[in-house]
Amino acid sequence: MRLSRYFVPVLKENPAEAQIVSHRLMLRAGLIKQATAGIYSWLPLGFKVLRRLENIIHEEQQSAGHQAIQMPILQSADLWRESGRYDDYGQEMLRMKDRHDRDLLFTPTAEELVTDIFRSHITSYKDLPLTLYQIQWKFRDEIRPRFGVMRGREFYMKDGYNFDLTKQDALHSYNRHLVSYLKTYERMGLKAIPMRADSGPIGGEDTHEFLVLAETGESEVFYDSKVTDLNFGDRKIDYFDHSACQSVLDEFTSLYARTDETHEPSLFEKIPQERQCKARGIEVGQIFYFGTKYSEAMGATVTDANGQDTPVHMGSHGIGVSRLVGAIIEANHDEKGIIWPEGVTPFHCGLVNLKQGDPEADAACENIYQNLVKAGLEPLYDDRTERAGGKFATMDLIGLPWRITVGPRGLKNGVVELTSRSSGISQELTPESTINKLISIYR
Ligand code: 5CA
Repeated sequence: MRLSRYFVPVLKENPAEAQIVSHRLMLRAGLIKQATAGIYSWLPLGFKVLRRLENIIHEEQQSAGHQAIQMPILQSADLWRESGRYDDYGQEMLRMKDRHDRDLLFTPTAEELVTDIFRSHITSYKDLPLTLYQIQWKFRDEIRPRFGVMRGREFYMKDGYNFDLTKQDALHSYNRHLVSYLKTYERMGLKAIPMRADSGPIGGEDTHEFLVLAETGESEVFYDSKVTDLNFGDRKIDYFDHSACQSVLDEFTSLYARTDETHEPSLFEKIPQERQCKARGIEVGQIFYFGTKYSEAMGATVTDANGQDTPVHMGSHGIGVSRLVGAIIEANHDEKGIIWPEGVTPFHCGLVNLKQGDPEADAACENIYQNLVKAGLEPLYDDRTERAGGKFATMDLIGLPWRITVGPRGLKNGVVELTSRSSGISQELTPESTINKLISIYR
C-alpha cells in the first residue's frame, strides 16, 4: 500500500476527549472515528488490525475443533423470555419493536439463540461434544461508555458455546478453552493472566477472566506475583488431550489470581506478604461453565446411552475482539506512538523514501516494495513528498514493527536502513538482505 493513496487520517493534536493512551493513539493514528457515544467506525488501519485478531481467533478455534457460525444481531425477545433473562438483563439491553409491534433486542450475548439452534437439531448424545462460536457485533447500553473501544456500547466479540453430555465433559471443554485462549492472546503479543472471577449475569459456578495488566485497566486484580512468571511459551498442546489441558489449567490456576478479593481470603493470606500483589487489569476475555442453567430452562436435552432424556451441560466463552485492539496498544506503546506486536501489525513494515522524486531512491523503493509483495508481505510505502522528520513521526505513530529507510546517501554504498520500532536499533543492510531478514521474521 502506498501512503499517498491510503486513507489514514492522522491527527497532529491530542484529542481532548481521550483519557487513556490507547484511545488517544487510536484516534491520532486514524484507526477509528467515533460515530456516537460508545460506537465507532473502524477506518482502514484499525479495521486491518481487527481482521488480523479475528484471523488468529479463527485459527485457534478451528484447531480446538470448534465450528464457526454467524447468528443475527437482532433477536426476538421470545427466547429471552424463555430463559428468564429478558426481565433480568436490565437497561444494558437495547430493546426495540418492529412494525408488527413485536419485541426485538440487539444481542448483548447469544446463549439463548445458540441453545435454540441446538435443541432444534440435536437429539442424541452421539452428536456431542459440540462447540459453536461466532465473531459478531454486540450491543450493551453501558451507562458510562468510555476509553474508546475499551468500554464501548457496540463492540466486537468472539462468543463460543459448548454442549456436552456430562459435567466432566463440559469441564474438559472449559479447560480446552482456557488453553486455547492463552495461546490466542500469546499470538497477539499479549500476556493475559487467567483469574478467577464472579460469574455475573451469565450465571454459573466456574469462571475465569483473562486479564492484561495495565494501569489504565478497569478491573482491580489480586494475585500472587509468581503467576506473572508463567509462560505458555512454545508449548504445543494437543487440545484433545484432556490431561495435557488439565495440567496447563492446574499450572496457571494453582497460583492465586482473582478479580475480587472477597472470595477465599484465607488463601490470600497464605501467600507470603512480598508476593501479594494488587494491580489493575484489562479484561480481554472470560470463560464460563454454567451446567444446565439454559438447557433446562429451554429444553435442550439429548437421549443418553440408556435412552434417557438428559439436559446438556453448557458453557460460554468470550473474547473482547475490539477491546483487544485497545489492550494491545496499552501494553505496547511509547511516547511516539503505537508499537504493534508482529503477530497483529496492520502492515509488516514501513518503507520510507527520504527523497521522493529522486530517480535512484524511487527505483530502489519500488524494487524493495515489489519484492516484499512478491514474498507475501504487506509493506506500507511512504511515497509522499514530505520531509524526513514528518515521515518518521507518522511511521512511529502508526507503529509498524519494522521500518526500511531508503535515501541517496545509503544507496551510494548499496545499503538501506532497517529499524526496529520497539528497540529503535537500526542496521545497514543491502536491500536483498533486508527483504530476506523480514521474510525470515514473519515466516
Ligand atoms: N456470553 C459470555 C461469553 S460469550 C459473555 O458475554 N461474556 S462477557 O460478558 O465476559 O464478554 C466477553 C468479553 O467481551 C469480555 O471479556 C470483554 O473483553 C468484552 N466486553 C464486554 N463488554 C464490553 C464492552 N462494553 N466494550 C468492549 N468490550 C467488552
